[in-house]
Amino acid sequence: MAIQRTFAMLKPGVLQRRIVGDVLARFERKGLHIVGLKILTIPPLMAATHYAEHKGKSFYDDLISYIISGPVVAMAIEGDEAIQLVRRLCGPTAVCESLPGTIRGDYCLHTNHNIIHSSDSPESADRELKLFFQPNEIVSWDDGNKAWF
Ligand code: 3AN
Repeated sequence: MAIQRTFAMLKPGVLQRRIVGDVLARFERKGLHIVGLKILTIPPLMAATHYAEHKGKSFYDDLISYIISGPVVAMAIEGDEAIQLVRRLCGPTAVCESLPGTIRGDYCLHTNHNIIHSSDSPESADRELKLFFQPNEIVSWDDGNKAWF
């Protein structure tokens, strides 16, 4: 298995709902390493860069105005196969397909407010981590517990 780094982001409203800790706990309990963590309000240009692939889609304008509407929590997460694993913990994009037990399955009612983003490939993880974090804001660490996971 390959150690990967991925990007995840709790969208606006998660801080207000006081469920940041609940969501982070799911990644921690799985054994993943949170190696970067910060709160920011995304400037419009940065939002357009992040969601460039969706430009022109019916939900694009709403997506941009939502993502800049309040603070987000950006995360860099490290672990074996972290990209796919974090996606699976989040659940599918469409909330009616997100099973209970996944983050979206447990906390979301509407797809356009599906509370969390995570990178879908090594290329997007690399691009998104660089967009949201300076190199010195990511800290790898080892707790010596690897054998127990
Ligand atoms: P994911 O976040 O699961 O990778 P993407 O990248 O296809 O999904 O979509 C980015 C975001 O755009 C989603 N998280 C969701 O907020 C919004 N979105 C995607 N598809 C739809 C849709 N059909 N209707 C409304 N919003 C959507």
